[in-house]
Amino acid sequence: MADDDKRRRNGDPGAPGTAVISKTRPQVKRPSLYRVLILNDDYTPMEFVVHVIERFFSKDHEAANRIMLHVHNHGIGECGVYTYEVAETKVTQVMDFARKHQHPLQCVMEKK
Ligand code: TYC
Repeated sequence: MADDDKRRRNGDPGAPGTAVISKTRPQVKRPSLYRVLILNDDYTPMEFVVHVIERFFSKDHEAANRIMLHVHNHGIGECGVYTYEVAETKVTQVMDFARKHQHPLQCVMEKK
C-alpha cells in the first residue's frame, strides 16, 4: 500500500517521519459443525445400512460395519461431521436412497 494511503487510512496519526503500520485482519469465523446420525429400526437390512454408510459417508467396509453395529446395538450413531449444507445434503441423500429401496432407515443431523 502507498504511504499516502496508509496515512489516510490511519487518520494521519504520526509525527512527521514516523510510520504507522496497520494491518487489517479479515474477520473470519469457523462454521458451525453438525453430526449426521442414523437411527436403528427393526426392518432395514444390515447390509443395506453398511452400503449406505460406505456410499454417502466415504467409509471403508470395516468402518461402515462398525458404525452399523453400533447403531444396531445402541439405537443411534454418528456417520460423520460436516458444515450445515453438506450435512443437510447427506441427510437428504440417505433418506431419498432408503425410500427408493423401501426401507424405513432414518437419518438426522444435530448441531455439535
Ligand atoms: N436393526 C436392523 C436389523 O436388525 C439393522 C439396522 C442397523 C437398521 C442400523 C438400521 O441404522 C440401522 N436388520
